[in-house]
Formats: sequence, C-alpha cells, structure tokens
Amino acid sequence: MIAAGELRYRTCSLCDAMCGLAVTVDGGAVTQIRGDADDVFSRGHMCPKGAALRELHEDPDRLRSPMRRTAGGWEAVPWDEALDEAATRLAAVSRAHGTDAVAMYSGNPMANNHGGALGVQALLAALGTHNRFDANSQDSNPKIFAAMQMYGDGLSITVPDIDRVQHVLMLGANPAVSMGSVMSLGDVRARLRGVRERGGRIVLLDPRRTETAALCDEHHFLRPGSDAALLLAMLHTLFAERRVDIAALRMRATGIEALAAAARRFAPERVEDVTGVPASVIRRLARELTAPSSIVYARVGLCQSEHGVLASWLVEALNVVTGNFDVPGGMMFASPAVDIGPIARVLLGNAWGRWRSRVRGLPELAGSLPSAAMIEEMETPGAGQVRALVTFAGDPVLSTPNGPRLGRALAGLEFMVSVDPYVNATTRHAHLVLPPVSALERSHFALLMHSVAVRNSVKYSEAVLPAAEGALDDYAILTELAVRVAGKRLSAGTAGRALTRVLRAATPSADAVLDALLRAGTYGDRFGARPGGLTLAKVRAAPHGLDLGALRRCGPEKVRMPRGRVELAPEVYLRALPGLERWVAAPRAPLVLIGRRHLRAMNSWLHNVASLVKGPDRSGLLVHPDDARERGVVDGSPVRVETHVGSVTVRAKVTDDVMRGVVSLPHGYGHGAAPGGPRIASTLGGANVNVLTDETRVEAILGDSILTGVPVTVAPG
Ligand SMILES: Nc1nc2c(c(=O)[nH]1)N[C@H]1C(S)=C(S)[C@@H](COP(=O)(O)OP(=O)(O)OC[C@H]3O[C@@H](n4cnc5c(=O)[nH]c(N)nc54)[C@H](O)[C@@H]3O)O[C@H]1N2
Ligand SMILES: Nc1nc2c(c(=O)[nH]1)N[C@H]1C(S)=C(S)[C@@H](COP(=O)(O)OP(=O)(O)OC[C@H]3O[C@@H](n4cnc5c(=O)[nH]c(N)nc54)[C@H](O)[C@@H]3O)O[C@H]1N2
Ligand code: SF4
Ligand SMILES: [Mo]
Repeated sequence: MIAAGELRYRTCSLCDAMCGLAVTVDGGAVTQIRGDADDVFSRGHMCPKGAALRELHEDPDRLRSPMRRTAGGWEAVPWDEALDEAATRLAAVSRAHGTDAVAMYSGNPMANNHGGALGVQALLAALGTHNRFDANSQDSNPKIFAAMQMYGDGLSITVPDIDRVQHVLMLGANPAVSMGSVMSLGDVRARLRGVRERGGRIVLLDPRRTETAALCDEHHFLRPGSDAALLLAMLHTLFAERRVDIAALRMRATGIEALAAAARRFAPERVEDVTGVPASVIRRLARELTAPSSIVYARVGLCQSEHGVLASWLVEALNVVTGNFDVPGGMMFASPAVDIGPIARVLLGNAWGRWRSRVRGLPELAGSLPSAAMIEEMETPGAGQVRALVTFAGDPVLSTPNGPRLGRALAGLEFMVSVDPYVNATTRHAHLVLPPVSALERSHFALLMHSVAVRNSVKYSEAVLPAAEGALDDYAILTELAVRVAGKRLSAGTAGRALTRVLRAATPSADAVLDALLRAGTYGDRFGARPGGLTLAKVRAAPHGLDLGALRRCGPEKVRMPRGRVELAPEVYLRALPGLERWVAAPRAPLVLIGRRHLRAMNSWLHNVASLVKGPDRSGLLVHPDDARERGVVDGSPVRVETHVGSVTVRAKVTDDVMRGVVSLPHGYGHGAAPGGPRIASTLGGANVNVLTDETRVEAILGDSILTGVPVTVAPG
C-alpha cells in the first residue's frame, strides 16, 4: 500500500549500497519509506535498515541537544556554550602539552556523511595533531596500501565490474548481508544474481557457510588467516603451468619475476593443510581465473587478519596477472563525478610512515595511525601523551581491540568531546556530547561511495525533513569547532576571537564545496568552460540520480607509476614473506575466532531500533558440532570464550555452518546500561567481542588490528 502524502527521494546513508529511497512525508512526519524504483543506481532495491531511518529519526534516546556529563548525570547545554567549552578545553590542552596531546578518532559512518567527512578535515587542520585515528585500521587499510604500493595512489581502488564479469572468486566478504563493501552495488541481490543468469559463476571461500554462499555456485571452507598462502599457491599454479601471458603482462606490469619467485615457494601441496583446501581444488580455482572476465574479489575477512596486508596485495596481483585489470568485465576503477583523489592527496597525503606513534612506533597511513595504538598513547606518561580526545561517529570501545582497557583510558582523560547522536560505550566517557541532526534532516551526497561503485552515477539528496529548531548538522558542528579551536589556540583574547571570525566567514558551505568539486570534475562544466557539464544545480534537479555509464578504462589516470605499469612485487611485501612461511609451518591453534555481521545491524549502532532487533537473538557463538562435543558445549547453553586478554560469556549455537576449529561471534554488542544511553540496546544479550582481541598484537607491516583468526578457548560457562 502506498501511503498518502508527499514523496521525497533520498539515498540511504546507512551502508555502501547507496539505495535510493522514496520517503512519504505527511504532516511533517515520515509515514513510509520504500525503495525508489526510478533510482538510476539501485533500481528499487532496499533492505530493512533503510526503512529504519524513520525510527532512528524518532528514537527518543537520540540526543537532541548538546549534553554535559556531571556528577549527577547528563545535563542539556545550549549549543554556543557547549561549542565554546569544547574549543576552550581542547585549545588549553593543546597549548599546555603540545598539539599531539589532543587526539581524534573518526568512525565508520563518516564514509556515508559528506558533511562529516569534510568537517573532520577542517577540525583536524585546526588541531594540527599527529594523533589521528579512524576505523580504517580495523577495515580497509590493506586495500588502500596495496593501491599505494602497486598503482602509486592509495585512492586507486579497484572494484568488480559486476555487470559484465563472468567468474568471481570471492574471499572474506559477505555481500548478501553487508550489501557490498568497497563495491557499492545498489541493486545488490539482482547484480549478484545477474552474474549467474548470464552463465557466469561465483565461488566463495569463507570459514563460514554464509548467507552469500546461498547465492554462489560453490563454497569452500578456508581456514582463517590463510588467504595469503592460498593466493600464493594459486599464483604458483599459474606460473608453473605457464598459464600467464608473460609478454602481454610485461606491457602492463613490473616485478613479474620477483612475484613468480615468491610464489614458487608456495606449492599447493605445501599450503593445503594450513588452508584446509585440497591442492587439487587450489589448482582448479587458479586455472578457472584464466578464462576471460574472471576476477578475485576480497574484503574485510582478509583485511582484518594477521596476514591481511599480504593477502590484499596478492588479490590485486592475481587480477593483474590474469589480465583482468582495468578492462571491462574485470576489476576496474570508478570515475566519480566528484573525485576526492586530488583533495585527499593534498589533505591526507598519499603516503605511509611519514610519522609514527610515540610509544610503539606504528606508522601512519594516509594521515592516520592504527587505532590499536590509542590505549598506550593515553596511558603512557611523557611528552606527547594524549590527554584529550575528540570522537566523531565512532564507538572504539566496542570496535577496537581490548575495548574495556580503552574505556578505562578514556575515563582518565583531561577532556573528551564526542560528536555523536547517542551516548554509547565510548561517548559515555565524554565530558560533552554534541549530537548532529538525524540523517533525514540533512542533505546527502555519497562523496566516497561513488568512487567504489560498480557503475558511474551521481545523485544529491535533499533533506527529507526540515532540521529541528536550532539543531546543527555534522558539518556545522565540526567546522564551528574548528574555527573556535583555531582562534583559541592562537590566543584566549581579542586576537583569537578575530581569527575565529575571519575563519568562520571564509568557511564555505558543504554545498559550495560540492559544487566546486563537481564543476572541476570529469563531467563538470569547468566553471563555464564546458557548457552542458555538471553543476550542483543540475544534479539537484535529478532526484533519482543521473546515470554516467558503465565503468571505463582509466589507464595512467589511476596507475600512477612509471610508464603506467603496475608494480607486482613491492619490496615491503617480499620482506614479509618469511614471516608467512613460518606461520604456515607453525603449529596451529585448535580453535580460532572469526566475526559476523547481520543484515539488521550496522556495526555497533542500530541496536536501539525495535524493528531491527526483534526476532531471535543473533549474538551467540557459532560452534561446529565436533568442537562442541569435544568441549562438552551444548546448543543454547552459556559458554565462556577466553583469550589471554579477556573473557566473555555468551550463548552457544552449535552448527556445521562454521568450519571445524572455527567459532564466530558478531561485533557491536555489549552496550551495557549507560545512564542516558540507548535503552533497547542496553537490554540486548551478547558481549563486546573486543574484550577478547589484543591491542598489542597487530599486523606486522601496517599495525592494523587483528580481528579474525584470533586463538580462543571455549568451555561451558
Ligand atoms: N572484532 C571486530 N571488531 C570490529 C569489526 C569486526 O569485524 N570485528 N569491524 C570493524 C569495522 S569494519 C569497522 S568499520 C568498525 C566500526 O566501528 P566504529 O566506526 O568505531 O563504530 P560504529 O559501530 O560504526 O559506531 C558508529 C557511531 O557513529 C554514530 N553515528 C551514526 N551516524 C552518525 C552521523 O551521521 N553522525 C555522527 N556524528 N555520528 C553518527 C553512531 O551513533 C555510533 O555511535 O568496527 C570494527 N571493529
Ligand atoms: N548489515 C550490515 N551491513 C554492513 C555492516 C554491518 O555491520 N551490517 N558493516 C559495514 C562495514 S563497516 C563493512 S567494513 C562491510 C564489510 O563487508 P563484508 O566484508 O562483505 O562483510 P563481512 O560480513 O564482515 O564479511 C567478512 C567475511 O569474511 C569471513 N572471514 C573471516 N575471517 C576470514 C579469513 O581469514 N579469510 C576469509 N577468506 N574469510 C574470512 C567471515 O566469515 C565473513 O563471512 O560491511 C558493511 N555493511
Ligand atoms: S542496503 Fe544499505 S543503503 Fe540500501 S537500504 Fe539497506 S542499509 Fe540502506
Ligand atoms: Mo568497516
């Protein structure tokens, strides 16, 4: 049934799929949210989370005004007072202890919030700190690093040309649930189904028989953390069986011999035990990639593992070696209307290791340090110790290793301010929480996702509802904080106030920034020099979006290496291979932990939406029947999961959907009951999985968090 009222169109900002929504508004309230069948990218697709935007907007636990933590609980504070207090205290810490004493953590929703993404850059510039953290070291860093090393640009991110590909080998991704990651799909299920409908195949390697396995032709269990070994064995096969067109490859790539030499050490027989995949299957999977339009696509299951940086390199290498790189039907590059590449290169730098964390010496990547360093940077006294923190759209107590210890470190900070609509496990430690308007009250432009989309398109979404009286969006909060911090860092007196006024007047609106980037971009009107080209006004006039065509070859525009050739064997990876060889030969832990995502959740933060959390408890530990029997674990009963870092007690679900020797727990649970916190979320079962993960044991090259393949013990609890 279609509700009466006025229809407004909007792209959903909850995940990377960019679903177009048709929102019915009646009497100032949202009465219905449906998929927009006319959306050029998503063609009507949506998931249950899209409809939940209404409940999120109406959630009484969502903060509507800045809140100050006091001994007696939270008190509402007027915006001007809250912003001034935050800026004064941040500037004071910076002046007394140096710029690095103030740290910032930005979380995942920044990727779907253009105002937030732009505003965070403004605030980071005002703070001038090297202690910048974000969710990438729990997520995509290995992919960004591979792009930097092999293509010469961390923003040259390959995406599957899913509408034309014929064969997909998928590892460590669950798009039936995640709706695609670093692969914005729009019409997710139809696009995956489409591969098979045109006679193509999808093969999945995953330690769990996932929801995606049901959409694939073939699924094999793969032991967590063993992807790099498996991919090397596949390369071994291709080189040993002379299935690589070396002459053609020489035109496209360098480092061929070094890659082949590395692969030679990983015969399929040598890795079948550690991967759990028979050598004959590994050989076949490799040979299948030699047919035209055959790709390897991998995501977070690789990135979060101990050898994820190596594995992410090898995924790209395989696609180049088989000739399925930057060609239709292969892995390609998006050509977005707003290309963030040039700005990111200026603001973040396209580099690695320009500075290191003070205590452990972990390297920055594209301007951010690994989150696993946050705890020690706050706990360890001395010059440069982090004494104040800004968080934006994140919950690192639930999302980074050894969350409880991070929580204790946060409680000891001199000052903390969080830009977030909720009191959560992290923001409960803030002195001030500054909430933005709800997603329906702000405009939306997918600044990042168009750069990783499987088809080129552009769309600007107007706010569906007018913002509540006096409420601010993320861009306004962050830029206002930025100009006040900049002024107060200069001086507490007149000069500081004058600088703030000048900076405020010079700060463009988020729309002005978008308009400039659009007009300067590939499809832009070049400020009048190319009549007919895009402007923001033109994009706004198309509420269902504008289709800009299939992915196209990019060549040296994306491969920014000498003579446009990909480097297949960067030194940094070759140096790490002996470590992988030792791991392959080492005794294996009897039981390792992997993660899990659910369709009706988004990391830690949709757990307060009644329509999404209803139904069976999804927070339990999946255990293979043989592993359960050996440990006396019974389906439905409590079990204690333990590592040397901590332990949690959760309910067991015995199932052969997980591989023998593997248990699975979702992340994002364990909200606890914080005063002023979300009430529904605090009553859910489940535990914070990052009680178990270790911030001191990180990936060897980048220092990324190891969140999968974690050795655990399990016993009846
Ligand atoms: N063990 C384990 N840990 C993991 C993972 C795993 O698989 N296993 N996955 C990791 C991954 S991939 C990621 S990306 C991280 C995610 O972890 P984080 O990025 O640290 O946290 P989220 O759970 O996404 O929390 C998002 C917060 O942003 C707020 N928020 C939502 N929308 C907005 C908005 O528009 N503006 C503002 N200001 N705030 C908003 C929400 O209220 C919530 O508090 O977790 C990582 N942690
Ligand atoms: N509904 C929903 N959608 C989401 C999110 C959400 O929480 N809920 N989170 C969003 C975020 S932040 C991200 S980063 C994306 C992630 O998007 P995806 O990467 O597609 O999603 P995951 O479900 O984490 O898939 C990872 C898969 O890797 C497997 N795995 C674990 N360890 C290994 C390993 O060592 N090797 C291999 N080969 N596989 C392994 C897991 O069993 C799992 O099936 O999803 C996004 N979309
Ligand atoms: S798939 Fe993602 S973008 Fe689409 S409706 Fe669901 S949450 Fe929103
Ligand atoms: Mo993520």
